[in-house]
Amino acid sequence: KQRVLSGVQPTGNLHLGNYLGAIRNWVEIQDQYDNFFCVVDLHAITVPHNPASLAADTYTIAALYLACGIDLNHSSIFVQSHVSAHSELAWLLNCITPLNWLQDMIQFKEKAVKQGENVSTGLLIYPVLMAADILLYQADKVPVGEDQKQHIELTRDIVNRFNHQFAKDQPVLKLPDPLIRKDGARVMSLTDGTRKMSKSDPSELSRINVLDPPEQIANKIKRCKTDPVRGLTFDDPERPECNNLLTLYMLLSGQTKEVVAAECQDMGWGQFKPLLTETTINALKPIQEKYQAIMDDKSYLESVLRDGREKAQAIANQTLTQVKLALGYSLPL
Ligand code: AQP
Repeated sequence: KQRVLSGVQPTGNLHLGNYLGAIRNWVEIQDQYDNFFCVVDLHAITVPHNPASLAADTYTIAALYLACGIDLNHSSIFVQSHVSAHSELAWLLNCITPLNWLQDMIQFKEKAVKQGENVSTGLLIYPVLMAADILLYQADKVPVGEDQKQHIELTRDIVNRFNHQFAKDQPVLKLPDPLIRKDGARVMSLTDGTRKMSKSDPSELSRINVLDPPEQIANKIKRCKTDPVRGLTFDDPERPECNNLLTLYMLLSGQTKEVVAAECQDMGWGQFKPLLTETTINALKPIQEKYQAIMDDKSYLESVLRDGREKAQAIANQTLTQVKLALGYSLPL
């Protein structure tokens, strides 16, 4: 079986963008692949973070993976910082990655602007750590949202450079392909249909979190940005909010685009918003219930992460050894 690797940062809550753009796809494809899903906690400190909540947030994301339907018969779940090979390979790859490749990354530019002088070196080299995450497992496919496409391209550039310079006869690193679904690849903010839904948006009203209680979901949808036009349509560039909300309804209700387009073509917002609210609450309810049950038995989650770490470590250490040998290192005796 081909291998899949992906992850989410434990920075705050999981929102509908993370769920529909990434995790739901992991669940849908998992039986076709040998999957590794990590909670990428080393990435979480590239921007200012709260040490008091990092461990708890890490457990929350791991529990949500299970609650969303990750099946341990096909997939392993582990915490990135528990497998030290991630940091080690990232260092080795940093040393062969040209600085200007990283300076060109859109996410770096966007986040660096927000942080001004406090921007950390970690934020700049984050995509190399992400490359290490993927390459350690010799992953064939990386299911992500649209915003990560450029980082996977960088990973491919690093593979080509490494293999060309240090492993010409027998490639050591495997070229991964992004797996980006058309629908849900870019879920937009509820308060601005031209920006992606994001954990770092200061406004809570801009995103629906997977663990939001029903009243909060209702309130966020009630207050979300719309337009004064009657009749709802997909794909009108003048109406980004309309397209986003219809897409959310389509994905959360499991209906096709054609069915949703026909159902909503004559609707006004007053009719549509309660429909979207009910659909969202119903779609998230089973996930929330399963999450609660998992959190009630912490020892189960711990055993899942322990097993995941063992499996991950075995593969990661093999790749790390190959990389070190290719670079000319002596191995510990
Ligand atoms: N709005 C989105 N639409 C579709 N997919 C999305 N993803 C994130 N936002 C959207 C996908 O979720 C996965 C995990 O993301 P992450 O938490 O590791 O990274 P992120 O991009 O930092 O998440 P945020 O919420 O967007 O955080 P900030 O605010 O820090 O930028 C990835 O597969 C990502 O594509």
